[in-house]
Amino acid sequence: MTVSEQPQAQYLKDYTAPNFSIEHTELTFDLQPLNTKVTALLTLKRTTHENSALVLDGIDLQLIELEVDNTPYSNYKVEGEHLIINDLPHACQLKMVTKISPQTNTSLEGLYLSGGAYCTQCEAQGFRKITYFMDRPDVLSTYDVTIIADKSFKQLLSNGNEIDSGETQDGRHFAKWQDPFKKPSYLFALVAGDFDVLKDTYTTKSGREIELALFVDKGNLSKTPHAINSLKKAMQWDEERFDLEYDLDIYMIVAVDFFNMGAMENKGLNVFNSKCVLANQETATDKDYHTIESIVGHEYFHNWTGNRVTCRDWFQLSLKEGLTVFRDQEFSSDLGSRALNRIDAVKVMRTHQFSEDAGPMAHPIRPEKVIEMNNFYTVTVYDKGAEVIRMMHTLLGEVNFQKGMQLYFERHDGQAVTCDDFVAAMSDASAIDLSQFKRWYNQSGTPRLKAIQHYDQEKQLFTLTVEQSAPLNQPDNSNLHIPFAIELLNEKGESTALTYQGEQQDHVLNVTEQTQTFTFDSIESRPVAVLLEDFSAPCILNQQNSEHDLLHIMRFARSDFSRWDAQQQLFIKAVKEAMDAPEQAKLSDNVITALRVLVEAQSGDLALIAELIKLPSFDTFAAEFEIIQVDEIITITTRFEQQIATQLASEFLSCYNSLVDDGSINANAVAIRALKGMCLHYLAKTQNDEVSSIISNAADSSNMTNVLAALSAVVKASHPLSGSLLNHFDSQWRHDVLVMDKWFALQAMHADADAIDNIKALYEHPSFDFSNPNRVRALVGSFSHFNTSQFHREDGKGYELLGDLLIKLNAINPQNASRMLTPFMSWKRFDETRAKAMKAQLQRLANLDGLSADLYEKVEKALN
Ligand code: B3K
Ligand code: ZN
Repeated sequence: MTVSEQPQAQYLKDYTAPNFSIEHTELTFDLQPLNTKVTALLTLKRTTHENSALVLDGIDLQLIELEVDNTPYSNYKVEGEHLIINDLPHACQLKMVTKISPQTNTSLEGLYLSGGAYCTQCEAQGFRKITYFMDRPDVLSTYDVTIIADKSFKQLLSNGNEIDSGETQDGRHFAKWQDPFKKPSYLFALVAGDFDVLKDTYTTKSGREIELALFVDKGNLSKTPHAINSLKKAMQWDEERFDLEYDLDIYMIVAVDFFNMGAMENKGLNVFNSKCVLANQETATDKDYHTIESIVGHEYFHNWTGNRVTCRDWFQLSLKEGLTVFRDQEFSSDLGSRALNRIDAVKVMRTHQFSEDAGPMAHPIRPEKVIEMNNFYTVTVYDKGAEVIRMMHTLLGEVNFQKGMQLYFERHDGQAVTCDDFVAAMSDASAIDLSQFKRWYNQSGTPRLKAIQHYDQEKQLFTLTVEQSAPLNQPDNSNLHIPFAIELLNEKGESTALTYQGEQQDHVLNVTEQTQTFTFDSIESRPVAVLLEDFSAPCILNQQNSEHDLLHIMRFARSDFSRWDAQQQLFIKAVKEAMDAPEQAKLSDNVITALRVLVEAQSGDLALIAELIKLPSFDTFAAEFEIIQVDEIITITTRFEQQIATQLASEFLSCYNSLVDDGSINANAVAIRALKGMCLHYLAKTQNDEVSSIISNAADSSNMTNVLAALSAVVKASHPLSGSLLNHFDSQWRHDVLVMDKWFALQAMHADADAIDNIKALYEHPSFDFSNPNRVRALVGSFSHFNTSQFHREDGKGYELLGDLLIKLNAINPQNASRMLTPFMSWKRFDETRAKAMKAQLQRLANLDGLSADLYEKVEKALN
């Protein structure tokens, strides 16, 4: 690639307002697989006085006709990905006819065919693959859309309300849709297909009846009730917690098989990856049920945070995504277990986000420089973005936070705005100064905190000194405003009142300086401090707790999250201490006893117990080391798991046998299945006839959570039953690709030496398809993320498998390729042999002809 051909970066600092507005947009689609005609009629108005050219974006379009005010117009040129039109009047109607080819569009961006149905994906910049447009989020327009297609496409859908439909003269049919709300092009959607539909209604709190419709592939109606119930719960929750009501008269969700992400919040017409919609007890796990509810909620919540108020430019993506993730997390927490939702969120932060933030793709939640926008739908923008919103919630409290939200909507409804506008609304509504806090939007990297405790028995004083250090390469004076929540436990495990000189102290400390000391008096004995309670800020906390203190926190902290966190620290401490002699690694009697107590108790929150007895993931341990010691971590954790399995075998057995799963999806049954699943996980490591028969029974269950618990237990334990159980599953589920994804993921987990050949053979399996992102992620994504020993083989064969795949995907679907590349981004953190082998794969990509912008941006950053 020569320098001039290299994809160019865009900078936040270069933002300028648009020179035209598009007051209204009329689109007509004449759908044909290879030759779809798109007619666009734009009502334009200049927004500045100068006679500047109108520059429209367009990719892979064939321009057929161009008229201004009903007259052919030739004062334009097509330059690369732009259509430049000169000397337009102050106000005019621009008509353009273009042709596109949905069938050959494998990028799954723009208009494409998914299993026979037409559908669109426009965020971030896919609309330009449909027609020439000012494809930027600050150009808001109303839309009228006419869709013409063969009658075999029974449903013709777009945003808003259907205002007309009928037959065309040539025996096809049409539908016309009107969206009264102004929206940016990224929220446009069109779907045409022959679906089964589940219809329902929802009455809003002001008494309006909303029509709900869920469109799925023929034969899938039995898998739709959970998604529609989730939608109704989300609608009600948003009214209750945020006082936000739905605005259109109809809300549609379409499930498609070929989709790059989970789902898309297009106004009034969400398009979903079918795996985030379809579920029944036989085909979906409890985790799938939870994910579906959360994603249905997430897309629904975007209607206000994203659609009614949208982003000025794509650098502000976290404005809608961080906020909407915060909202969906709160939704899940209000409806289910707050502690488990917090645990899930923090796992994502500590493993994926911290590692992104420490690697070559590190960026602030509001990035300043972007080559390919699709590369910035990241755990940083989404999940760290949500943590930043959560910290504001902690600092302001629920009441003030809600006032801030109200003010934000009052000021900005119908506008495209920035993260600064959001923070200003929060600050103005609460009268809390957030100027230092705003640095969270500009800094990348994970801040580190050090906590030094001191107890003075004589004076009964406890002091806590907190030091913050900015992540590398940050500007000077970059101290952050960090809400640091604490709890002090006495010897009996009771929470101690926080007072100083007779005054009650807040349990959330405002850390704003580099070093700050907080003092508490009337503390009768040395307290055990629970620090960064509930993960009150997305930081790495360095604390050298003793095993005694961690066990104390695990037993007594008021925050279930912090109990879990202490248990994680116990395991991490044990792994670190075993690093010098991995072959002798052994958990202490105290830790084993604590685990035994948990398994024996079988009371309280069983789902939490399941989390407490689970060893952290490889990634969690890896995050603790500058250079990741792959072999040592695997050896030590394998020994720990075997030790737990052996020493607590009878406890796991009796726990498994005494818990009765009634097969329902209520929280209690879900918790029981979670704990039984963990029991099976350990039991499978102690091979005997009783265990084998338990496993066979579970694998034969009509509940997918139980089936998968059994299969994953045998695969991870290399249990002799795994071959036959997997074969049985394949023959039972070959007709259902979504279920087969679970099978592909299990196949990818085999830690045997022939794992790579096995995966290559599975590329030929009738259910596998390189152009379907779900299949690729199930098989190769699971391999590269979870099959640690085989992916990180010293001979580099695991890396080569991924490298080969990326070369193939680069040509089919660059967005998916770019996401699959992630494991290579941290190559520098591995030992020399592995780092070299990973780097070689990155170099192979760098030298590839036709490397997509998506891969180019990441490969280039990784290598330099
Ligand atoms: N907004 C979409 C993501 C679009 C990704 C584009 N590459 C889904 C969501 O976050 O709700
Ligand atoms: Zn979102």
